[in-house]
Amino acid sequence: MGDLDSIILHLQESLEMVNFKEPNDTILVTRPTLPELADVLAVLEHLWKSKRLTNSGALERLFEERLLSELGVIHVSFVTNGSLALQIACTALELEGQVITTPFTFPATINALYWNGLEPIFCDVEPERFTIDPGQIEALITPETTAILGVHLFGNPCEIVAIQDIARKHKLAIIYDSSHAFGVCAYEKPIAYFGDVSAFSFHATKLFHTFEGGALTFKNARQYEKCVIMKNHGIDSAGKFVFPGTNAKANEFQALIGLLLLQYTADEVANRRKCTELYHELLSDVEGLRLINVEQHVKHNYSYFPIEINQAIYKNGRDRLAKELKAANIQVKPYFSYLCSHIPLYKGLPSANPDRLPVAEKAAQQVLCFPLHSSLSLSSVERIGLEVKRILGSQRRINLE
Ligand code: T4K
Repeated sequence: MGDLDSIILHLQESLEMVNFKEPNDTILVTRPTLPELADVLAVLEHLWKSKRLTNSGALERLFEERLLSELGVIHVSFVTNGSLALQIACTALELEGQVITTPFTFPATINALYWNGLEPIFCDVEPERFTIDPGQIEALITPETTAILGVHLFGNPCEIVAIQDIARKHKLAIIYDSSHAFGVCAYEKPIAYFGDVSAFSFHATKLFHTFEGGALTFKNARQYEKCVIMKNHGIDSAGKFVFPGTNAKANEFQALIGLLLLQYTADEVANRRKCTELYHELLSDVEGLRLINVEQHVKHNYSYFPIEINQAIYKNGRDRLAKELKAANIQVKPYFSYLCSHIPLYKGLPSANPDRLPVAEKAAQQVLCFPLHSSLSLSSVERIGLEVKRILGSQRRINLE
């Protein structure tokens, strides 16, 4: 058997192993939607012939064009992943000093500050949707502050009007980590309309994905141009090295997947919405379990289904629920059980003091994300609802005994 044949056989075996890892009836927290393989193969054939794989190929340019209308912006740049999108956002805005941000996020948000030599100043989150609490931002502003970095967590927009007012008053830039907010609108405007820069993640676990990938949107042409140079090693369109850059270019295969998947986004959101509505029907009256409602001015994308378990009613309730659901073959994820203010490098900062972040600390113990994706059936949602009620019911009885 030739080397190639044995590699293919090995790959087939490994992929089957991965599939076998999850029992057939496990309900996973997320599943990527994929385009029809025949459509991928049809475009791949052209890609193979062209041999143009990266560095601003035809698919990337077309995808960026489509993203402009999808995201309702005037400048967009497709990049390797959401983490690099955030890092480049800070560089393009030429931030210095301190940035006020949320501790209740994925570490990529805060890592972007580290790689730009910026100090995070942690601000507590508000208790309804766990986005940065604008009521606490002003007290954290110092002469060193240059920006506010908010996260539209789980697809729920930050309090954008209040943040905008503070930023204007204190001449601060605004970056939004919009990794969870593809397709979201607020006050009838696309989410990227708000702030100076929005950074999106197109990771496989996201509502819209390109396997790995991300995008940056800008209002300001100079900042956008800086981003384009930055993602291409610091080389400008004339081929000159203008400043130290990085390689954050996405490739043609990623663009291909993105172009095809854009056709599926409306159905993706609609299916997730149906599951979300059923979750609400089934779980809204469970004592000590809080569901998050969509605000009136928001058109949501239903990217996640987070719930909050009241620890005062269920001791260690979130983790016990997650464990018991796992035993019932239901995968849930505690996004995020670890605050970024707990990161060893930052935990000594005055703003990382848990006493100053009570809502975020509580959220890290109480929030759990339930399965939500387009291939989730309504009968699976029903099964999850029943299991959750059964588990919390028995926890409640034990607590009362
Ligand atoms: N900002 C925020 C607010 C973010 O949430 C993230 C990423 C970023 C920035 C950075 O964006 P990127 O640089 O990643 O583009 C996931 C993702 O890896 C991460 O992208 C995401 N946030 C974070 C919240 O979650 P895990 O560790 O939960 O994923 P994983 O591999 O355990 O997957 C969960 C389940 O999904 C699997 O059990 C099965 C299913 N799955 C997953 C993958 C990757 C599939 O069916 N197929 C797949 O290919 O981290």
